[in-house]
Amino acid sequence: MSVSSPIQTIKIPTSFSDQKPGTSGLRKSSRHFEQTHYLESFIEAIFRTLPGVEGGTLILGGDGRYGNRRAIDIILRMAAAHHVKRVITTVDGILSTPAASNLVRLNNAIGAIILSASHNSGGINGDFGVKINGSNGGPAQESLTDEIYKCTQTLTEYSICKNQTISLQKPDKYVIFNMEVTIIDGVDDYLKLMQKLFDLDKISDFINDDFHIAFDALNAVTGPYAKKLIEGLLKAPEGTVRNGIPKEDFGGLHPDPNLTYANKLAELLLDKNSSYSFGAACDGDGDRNMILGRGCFVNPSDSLAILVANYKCVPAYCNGLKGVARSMPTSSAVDVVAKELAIPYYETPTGWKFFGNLLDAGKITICGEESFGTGSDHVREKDGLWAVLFWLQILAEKRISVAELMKDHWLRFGRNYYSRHDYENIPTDIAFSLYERLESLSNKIIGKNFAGSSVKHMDNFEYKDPIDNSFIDQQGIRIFLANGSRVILRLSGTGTKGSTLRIYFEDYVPSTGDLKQDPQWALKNLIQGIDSLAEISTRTGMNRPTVIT
Ligand code: G16
Repeated sequence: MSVSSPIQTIKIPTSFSDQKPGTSGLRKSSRHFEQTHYLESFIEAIFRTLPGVEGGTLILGGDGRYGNRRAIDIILRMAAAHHVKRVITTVDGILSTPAASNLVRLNNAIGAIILSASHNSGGINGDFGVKINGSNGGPAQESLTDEIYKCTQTLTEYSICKNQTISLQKPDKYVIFNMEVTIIDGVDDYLKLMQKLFDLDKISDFINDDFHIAFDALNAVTGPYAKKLIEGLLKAPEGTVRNGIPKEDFGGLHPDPNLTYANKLAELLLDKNSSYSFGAACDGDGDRNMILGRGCFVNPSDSLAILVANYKCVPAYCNGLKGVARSMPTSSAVDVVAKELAIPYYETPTGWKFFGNLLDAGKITICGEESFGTGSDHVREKDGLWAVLFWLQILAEKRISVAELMKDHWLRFGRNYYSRHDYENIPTDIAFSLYERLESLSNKIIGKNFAGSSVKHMDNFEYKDPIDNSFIDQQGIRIFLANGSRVILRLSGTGTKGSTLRIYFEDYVPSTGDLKQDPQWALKNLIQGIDSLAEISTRTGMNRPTVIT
């Protein structure tokens, strides 16, 4: 089918001042995105800024949330007006973030536009978002998002082709103006990649030999991927994938795979007599993962360390790792492993984009974050189902339970007790004044008693990229104690309501120490100490965090 469509120029009466991308693209409430010209303004800025738009190939898709279909329609028409040569999009617009990253790399595309607010809730009363990925398949670098923001501030008009209905119901080809639109199944290429990385037959034999697994897609994007992968290729029984059909409002679930929001799966697994041996969940756009064993939760920082320690179990990595990286607030459990394996390790600011240069330069193979993100150089995004397969491959190889694997790990490397406390929806002025006050205390508290020890060093994290020397500061307040433990405070870059304060606690206990404590107990001095130092409950009026991980 071929229909030509003339380009229209639409005036924007007043430019938008609030389109600064956060940790991961532009994220606002769905209603905010529905303001006249709002989405169009941001997309225009992307098309004016992203290198290679004219004549380039673009990947487009999303996690199926409310607003996706409308956005795909608008972006296709705007892409045609900006002379993009080809857009590859997917059946029903369903495309996970790691699968989008893979498609960018496979098709030599200029980048991807991914419609998702990630782990935030969806629906008309939830959130919507636009993520921008570059030609390496990874989240756009800070310099590009800064330029996009700058562009939105002075925009007076945008270009778009006239209405044209494009059905996304099946693989197909269309033409809009001079642009080709290819609709593919968004799952297939991703599965081919997983088949290259893992020994799926071995995993299949293992899980079908009395090792019951449950996967919760939380009614978000990973449903169709997990169905084909886990119930198809791995031959797990039907029903293994729960909430497997993407819904516009995620069926009322909050697609954030943590113990609070994925509580049904957590209840199923955390029971010591559970009939399930392994459980996992992914977030809205499929890049985050939570891993559970019977009676145990795997902290994401431990998960990263365990994957690295057991890389030899996985065909794609068994020949060795070039290096590893973690975001600053992630526990240093992976550093302990890297030191022992004698491989380089790096610490970056929060945000997957900061791993991009290290991955592209071949300095690291595996990286991860405390925010339930792990990935490798197979794409340039964190990858939820990849992490699930990595875990299953290790368990299949070692034929042990999740709890045994963790216990063995701590016995070998010691345990980094770790927890993150989130205080959500704090009035922004209160959150900022709390944060700024704490920062101003910096020089005054060095050497002072804190949490049963004393403050050795305090700063706000700065980072100079070792590849391109780009520099960024103000990435989180760090308090290091004389006894080796640390507390970090950050304001989230992904929330849409008020401000979210994240506090990260860490204390290392060597393998000869007490490895069996509850983390909240092990970290109680730090938890009490920061509450009184930063006046958290007094200033926020909240006497407990919204989410504890
Ligand atoms: C995004 C980034 C992650 C980062 C997280 C931090 O996650 O992709 O790399 O760790 O934000 O979130 P916050 O600033 O709220 O702590 P996602 O999954 O939302 O794209």
